[in-house]
Amino acid sequence: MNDISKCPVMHGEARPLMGRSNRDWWPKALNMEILQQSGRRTDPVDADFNYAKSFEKIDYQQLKKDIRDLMTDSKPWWPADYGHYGPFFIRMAWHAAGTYRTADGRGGGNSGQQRFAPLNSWPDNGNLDKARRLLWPIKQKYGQQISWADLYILAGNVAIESMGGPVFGFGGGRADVFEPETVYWGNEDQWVSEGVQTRIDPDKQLELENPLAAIQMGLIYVNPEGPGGNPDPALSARDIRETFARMGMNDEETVALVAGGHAFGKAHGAGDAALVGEAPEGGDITQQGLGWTSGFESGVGAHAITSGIEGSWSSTPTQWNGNYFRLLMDYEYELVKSPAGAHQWQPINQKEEDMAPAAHDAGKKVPTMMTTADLALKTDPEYRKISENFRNNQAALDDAFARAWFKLCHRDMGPKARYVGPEVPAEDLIWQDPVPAGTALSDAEIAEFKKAILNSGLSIPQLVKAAWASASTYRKSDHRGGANGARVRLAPQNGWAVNDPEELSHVISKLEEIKGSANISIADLIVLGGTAAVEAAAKAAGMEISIPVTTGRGDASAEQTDVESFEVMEPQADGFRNYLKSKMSVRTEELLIDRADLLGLSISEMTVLVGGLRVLGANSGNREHGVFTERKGQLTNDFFANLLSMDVVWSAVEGSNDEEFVGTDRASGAEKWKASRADLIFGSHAQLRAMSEFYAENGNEAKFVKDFANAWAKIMDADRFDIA
Ligand code: HEB
Repeated sequence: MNDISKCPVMHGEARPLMGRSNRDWWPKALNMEILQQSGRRTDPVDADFNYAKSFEKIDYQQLKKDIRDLMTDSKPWWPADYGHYGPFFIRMAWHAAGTYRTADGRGGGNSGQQRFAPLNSWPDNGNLDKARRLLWPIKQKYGQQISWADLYILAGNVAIESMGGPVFGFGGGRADVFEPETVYWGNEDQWVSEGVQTRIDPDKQLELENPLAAIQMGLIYVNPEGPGGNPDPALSARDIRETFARMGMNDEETVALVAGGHAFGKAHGAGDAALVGEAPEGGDITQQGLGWTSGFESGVGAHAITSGIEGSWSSTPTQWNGNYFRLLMDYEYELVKSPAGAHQWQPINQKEEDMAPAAHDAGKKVPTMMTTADLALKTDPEYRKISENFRNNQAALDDAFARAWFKLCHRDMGPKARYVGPEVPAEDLIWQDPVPAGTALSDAEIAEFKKAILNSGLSIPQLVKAAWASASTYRKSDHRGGANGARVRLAPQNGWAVNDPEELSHVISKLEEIKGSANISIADLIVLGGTAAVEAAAKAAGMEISIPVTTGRGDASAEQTDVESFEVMEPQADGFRNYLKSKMSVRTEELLIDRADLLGLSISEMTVLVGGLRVLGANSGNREHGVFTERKGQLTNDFFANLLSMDVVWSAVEGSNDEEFVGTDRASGAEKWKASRADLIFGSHAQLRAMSEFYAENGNEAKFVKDFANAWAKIMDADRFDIA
């Protein structure tokens, strides 16, 4: 159960797909929606601008030098701790990347979202507005050659390097967007700082809802003070394990990341947190987009308040070495309170040489500290084994941290083909879902294979279904999935109920026969088959069309496929195939919208695809629902025409939980059609009804076929970054 909600059954009210919006949180913030109506663009960048190409022209070494120089150029408006902004930039990069979650691939650092609400104002992102602002002169200097998204991550990398830490590489290519993305971050109406309930609580039978990966609203992962503020390291370990797993991190990666990160920098809790002002989104106009202005003494430097915890983890907070683990493992700790009143842990009888310099007074020594979450790495038995190894084996820590950091920062970018720049590592990594290169076919070969497939005895629905099953795993959130690699023929995808495994395996073995010893991938054959079937279905409806296909896909092997990481991608619902595993706490029609969004579709593209796939017979389990046609297998607009007919009356099937409906003839009462919510919504929702009307109108039959073909081709090629 790994989709929108772990909870298959509805308890009371359905929860809204996207939870609370920015307007709910900050009602007074200027609402820009009015200018985003009617498809008006929010993005000032030219449509033909290619960010990746632009990035390739950058003077990369000079850029890195500029970032390095900036790190030790302390500004009086936000003085650098220890004279070095490096740790601050690492936290910024980690919080940019760390919102990523595997279940829907959303979040992460790949589009520069940290500059928009809600992330710019999450309590856990406190004072990172200053880190981003410090980088503005560099962003301005390089302009469109570097995106904010890339700059956040690169600044983190350069910071690690500049303090002697190990780095595995850097791939650029994260293009910025210019508006806040709509992402489900949770349903609570209070922030973590307002005492909202923690999301994992066995006593209350609370489990972390999918796709969420944080333990409270407004946190990147866990509460540093322990679950709900309870300073219990063992319980903190439970929360860390669950939330980091939601990002695809195992125990070793988790320990390496937390410890590696906290080798650097300090926490800020110099005084009373009540003196800290509004977050940026609710901030005063004179603050110019900055927030958290503090009235505690100078408000900056030695007086800064962020998390409320105070102190550094290591005695050498701007140098990479083994001091974090040495201090963690070799000292006993006692629970104390920071000047801001936060729970934290202090080494008992700390030797003076193990203390840290004060951040703004190098001559003064102060005790180091650990958070409850850090102590989890020592308390939890599994984490402890790993920590002991890292304590005694610096080379193991170096390698594990470098790799885990690289994964953290690149996981949301999709295939390696999307990385650009001189520091892209040569090594292939399993979480990149590697696919071997394929060979593009000539037009003559394409025509021949299409003919062979259509003559193979495979039906139009079978071919359409296999191609959809293969290509529609793509999600634009983290650019994973898609037809390239033909992973649909491998575990776990070949066993997913939505894919009708038996039928699918029949199609694939036929395609393998057709392939014989020819130099063509099964991945290409699956797409060719589906596309040939759509063309044949259009022809049967009296319309000659030719859908462009881009060949050259490769076939991934089982060894190149991390089964566990693909399991989370199993659709719990797919409105395009009229599939619903079991009723969810989000309405079925919202799950359709969610999938359409992950596929990068517009409303009209979603509409033509649903209408077309129904009449082609593409339903999972070959259900009859929504197949509003007497001529299944022909690409007609019958779905829309019949749905909109006033001759049919709809009613819910008893016991179906409002998931199944019958349409009966208004005059005779005879049963005519069956439907799901994902069908009827196209007649009941005013905007979708307007789309349905458009495609049902006389004169738009060819327009429907053309739009379907374009949307189909878009899905088939959605993951072709290898040729872009
Ligand atoms: Fe961290 C800082 C918590 C993970 C890196 N952190 C920090 C703080 C806190 C934390 C509370 C303080 C803030 C202020 O300023 O006040 N973390 C935490 C937690 C976790 C973490 C709870 C989970 C477990 N980190 C992490 C990671 C990383 C990091 C993973 C990377 C890799 N951090 C960091 C840094 C810092 C921090 C670098 C420092 C910053 C400065 O200095 O500014």
